[in-house]
Amino acid sequence: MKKILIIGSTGQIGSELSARLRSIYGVENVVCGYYAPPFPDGFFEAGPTVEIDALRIEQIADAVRKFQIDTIYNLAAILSATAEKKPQLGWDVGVGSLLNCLDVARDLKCALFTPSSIGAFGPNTPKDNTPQDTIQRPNTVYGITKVIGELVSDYYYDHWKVDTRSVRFPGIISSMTLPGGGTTDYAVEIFYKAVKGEIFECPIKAGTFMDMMYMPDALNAAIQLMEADPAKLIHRNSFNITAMSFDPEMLYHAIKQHYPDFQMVYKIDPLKQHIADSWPNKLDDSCAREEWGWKPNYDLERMTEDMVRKLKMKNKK
Ligand code: AKB
Repeated sequence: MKKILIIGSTGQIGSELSARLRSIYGVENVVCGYYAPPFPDGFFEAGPTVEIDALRIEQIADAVRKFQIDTIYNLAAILSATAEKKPQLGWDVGVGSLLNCLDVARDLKCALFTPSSIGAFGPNTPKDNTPQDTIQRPNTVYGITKVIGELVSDYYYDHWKVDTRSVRFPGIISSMTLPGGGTTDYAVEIFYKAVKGEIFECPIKAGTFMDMMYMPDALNAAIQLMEADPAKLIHRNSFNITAMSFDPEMLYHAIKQHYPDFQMVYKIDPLKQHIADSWPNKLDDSCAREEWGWKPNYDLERMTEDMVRKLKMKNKK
């Protein structure tokens, strides 16, 4: 049975990934690394936890030794818009924490999952059906750290056979923990406004298409890739994956099927718009499909229905 350490387990992905991994591998075999509050309800009671600042390599190494970890999910992240505002923090967390995880993974023989992003592409990348292997010249701090992450992870695999694997996540939509500081966050925030009956001010222009994915598919992707037969992996860092591509109008109309009176107005955030304009409209994820069987379950309609149902329940509590 795997022994897993999640770094950044209280964030948007980490909070749901930890529960999913525990349901598969057993509570005792999944250790939740945390850095700072807020902690989800019951966080410390749900299973083993350990305080980890991903910028301190000895804390990662100590946790790996103490819990006899063989697989690390490094989810420590500063998302795209925040990294533009706080570039030093963006570099430190984006590159520093990954280098620490790579060194620990090499020295203590762990497999390592690291998320890359659609942010690893830039304005010169083909926008439609963006190929797996293509131009990657991002013009954001976040994007540059993602490209460095992909290259350096492949380097550790090539030179030291560290089992590094990664996906380029699109915007992730989820009902449990809010993202923060991302360009795609609007696609989560809009649901909270709709369910509360409030007007949504959309920071991204109509006609701006980006890849998106519902959280259950994002969790499947990470776990399925880490379980994939290494002999079948031609690529490693990092795989294009997507589940849907929409612009704000399409999402608004999907939500209006559930809330006909819902209103959205545009209040463009120039920074987020600039970042979104540099990202692809829709990725080609055929390599992930061929090499490890990637296949999403949620399209725009199914995701919207489930988000509305879950947030309605959350609102009632
Ligand atoms: C962001 O918007 O920064 C992230 C991402 C797509 O990587 N959600």
